[in-house]
Amino acid sequence: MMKKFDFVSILKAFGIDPDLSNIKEFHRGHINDSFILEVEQKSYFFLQRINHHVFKDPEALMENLVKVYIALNKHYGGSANNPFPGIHQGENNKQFYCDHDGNYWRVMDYVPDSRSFNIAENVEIARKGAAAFGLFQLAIMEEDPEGYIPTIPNFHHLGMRLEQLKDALEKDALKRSRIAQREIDFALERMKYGEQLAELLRKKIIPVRVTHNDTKLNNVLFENNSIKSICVVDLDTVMPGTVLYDYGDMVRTFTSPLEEDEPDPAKVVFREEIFEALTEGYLSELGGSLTKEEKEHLLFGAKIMLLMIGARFLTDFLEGDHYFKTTRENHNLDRCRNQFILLRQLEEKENELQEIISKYS
Ligand code: GN1
Ligand code: MG
Repeated sequence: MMKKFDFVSILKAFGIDPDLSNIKEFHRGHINDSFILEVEQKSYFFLQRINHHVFKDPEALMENLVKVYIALNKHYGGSANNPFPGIHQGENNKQFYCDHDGNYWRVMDYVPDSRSFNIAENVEIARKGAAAFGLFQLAIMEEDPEGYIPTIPNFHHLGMRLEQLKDALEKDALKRSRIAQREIDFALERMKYGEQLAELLRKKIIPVRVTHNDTKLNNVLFENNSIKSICVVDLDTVMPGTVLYDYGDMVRTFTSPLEEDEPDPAKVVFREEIFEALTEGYLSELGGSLTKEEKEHLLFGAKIMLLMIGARFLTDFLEGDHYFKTTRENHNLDRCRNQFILLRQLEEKENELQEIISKYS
């Protein structure tokens, strides 16, 4: 077993015998630490350390998670039919355990015979992946946003994210701005998107709903041997949001033929056929439940998410990579550049893309 954490106490807290367990690190996401836990060579669980520097109130996060699981149970008519991973109880009837070093841990069911994709290799994956997020949204449509705590306050506040970029730029603590000038200019030229989003929310043109808020393609679990989705995962950011964010983050992560951190920007291309497939998949499940205004602003959702995540990567690059996990020099700058290339290409074919959305609305 790995030595970095006190896994013996952690497992005991969840009533699992450490002597009969085997733990393997599982590389997923930029924020939490994940592990596959094998017990007695026959049962598998998903063990995670919640990054409490990012999620500053892990107990509130777990409350949200339990709430959404209950809503899913209701939707599926009981836990036996609910495909989403169950949450295990630890000591004191809590769904988390805080270790001696202040790390928060949780144990969830491991979804067997499943896989995820970093890249939408074909239209079928895009259609089914987006439909899975549409189904998830449908299942939690009746949830009251007031009942969910923002696990990261202002998570998708684009105006604030752009201000944070400006701050990082002003400080330029590591003198990195000179190699990111093009990306900095690109983001600052689009400050107006932040104001437009704020206005849509202020005037209540777009409703606040409980949404997923991290709809990356690799957050969809598919069956191992088919392109059938099982469920969506990574529910840490399920909180008040808008469907613009969820649709936008799908466009961001599905349309590129490359990994999010592809180092060669010349290869990045916005794939229109994938855009169409994901739009069709999402709206086939959810279209009938959205307002006219939501559907009309989906493409704007894609623009703000590409800009926002790109700006967050860029800010982290300027500040010294303390938020997103990195494994090489300029990693966050590469990630940012790819988002902005996609955004530029999207802006160039805005009319065609809008027509595609209208076709499925
Ligand atoms: C982070 O850790 P992961 O991959 O689920 C981030 C998302 C970004 C994403 C970019 C809590 O998600 O907002 O879109 O990286 N999550 C958080 O890949 O910041
Ligand atoms: Mg996530």
